[in-house]
Amino acid sequence: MANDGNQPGNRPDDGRGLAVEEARPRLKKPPLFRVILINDDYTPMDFVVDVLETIFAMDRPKATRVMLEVHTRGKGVCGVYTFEIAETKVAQVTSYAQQHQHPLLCTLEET
Ligand code: TYC
Repeated sequence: MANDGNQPGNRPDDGRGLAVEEARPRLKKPPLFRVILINDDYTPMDFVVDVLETIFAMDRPKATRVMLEVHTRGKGVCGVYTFEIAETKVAQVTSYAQQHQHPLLCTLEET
């Protein structure tokens, strides 16, 4: 009777007389990072909506809502990702904004 946990002492047994313990789960959830867009006075609203649609796969109404939230509150969340994906999104926004000569800023924040 292997591993039924019913041997004397209630310790699991592998059937060969070896005491075995069930392994504890070893997977930890990865840390998550918010990608944050920062408001400025110069980047056109249409460009920010385009960024949110293109890089963050938002539909037009959602992209417009997020852009307006950033515009009115100073910053806003574009999405939450594991580190490498979040870092890549920031790099894509920064590079796209620079190509179009807009000062749009995007950063990471650990959740
Ligand atoms: N404040 C900008 C304007 O009035 C629009 C804007 C929104 C800029 C969000 C940056 O992250 C931003 N044109």
